Amino acid sequence: MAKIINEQAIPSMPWENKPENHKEVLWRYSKNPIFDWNPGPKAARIFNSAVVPYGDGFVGVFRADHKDITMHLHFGKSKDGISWDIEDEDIKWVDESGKPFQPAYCYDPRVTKIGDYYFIMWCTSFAGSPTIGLGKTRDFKTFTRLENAFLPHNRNGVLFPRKINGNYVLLSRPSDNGHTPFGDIYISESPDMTYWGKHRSVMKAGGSWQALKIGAGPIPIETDEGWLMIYHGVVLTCNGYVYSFGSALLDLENPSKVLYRSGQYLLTPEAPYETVGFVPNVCFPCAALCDAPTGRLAIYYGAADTYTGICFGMVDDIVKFTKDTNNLLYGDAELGRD
Ligand code: BMA
Repeated sequence: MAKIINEQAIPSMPWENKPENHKEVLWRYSKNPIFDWNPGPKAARIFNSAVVPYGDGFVGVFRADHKDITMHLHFGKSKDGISWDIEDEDIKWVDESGKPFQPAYCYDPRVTKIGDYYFIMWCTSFAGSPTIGLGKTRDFKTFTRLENAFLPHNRNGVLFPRKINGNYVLLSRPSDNGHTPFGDIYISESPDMTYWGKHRSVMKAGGSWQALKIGAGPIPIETDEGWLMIYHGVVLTCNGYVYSFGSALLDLENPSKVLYRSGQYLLTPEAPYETVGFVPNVCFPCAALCDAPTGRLAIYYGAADTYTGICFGMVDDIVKFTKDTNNLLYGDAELGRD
């Protein structure tokens, strides 16, 4: 079995056993979606959101698109990770001196715990254009916004759960201002979470389900086979974009080197709540809970930019799938420096 490193036991995380005769690596929660249309007085749709264990339950930073079609982050808590109490109002950010520091828009959050802090990354408005917003909290009461990691345009910032070779490490997907028709995964380092550099290319879009663009999803999971990175991949069809997700294993000490990359998707829009909604045909993962002793994984994903779904799998099976369907593209296995 792939050994999971530095992850905690989460015996109370959402879980259902694999249905009998189910042939795929992942299986959907039988009561998906966990949020339907109009889940709050302001929120029309909650999707593409981050969940972490906290206290004796779970907390989340949720992407809530409001009824005027603007993008916001709301805080929520839950005992079981399925039934959520989500605040009606946006998370209120302050800067490091305690003054209000609210982004004009924010979406697709991820949350990484390092030490006592929970670091939050999201796609933020910076002078009107998208880039990687960063913030931190210890208690999910005070949310301190830090300097934006990069210049526009960038999205899908995902922070590793520990320093590597002495630095914080952040995945991102440089892009453009719109519904980006391209995009590869890059990685950057920082000694202090303010100054980012030593940029490297990780993976290029290409190959069938991930031909148009790719972006990192949940926080990578450290295993003795490499960092397990779940990521979304997009293909352009005659009916528009289709967002699926797959997996890759990155080198533990040099994560810009891809060891294996899934040539097939793990999950693609099939269920009605994935194929029909505000933006049809989108499965977009932003968080995963991993119970290290058992290897159980619960992946939270946005469905059709409308709903939130959960799917389950075993880390070991995903590692095996990644290797069995491996399809590295040119440059993936390199350090990505040139
Ligand atoms: C991407 C992001 C996601 C969204 C997806 C499909 O560019 O904006 O938030 O889920 O498009 O609309």
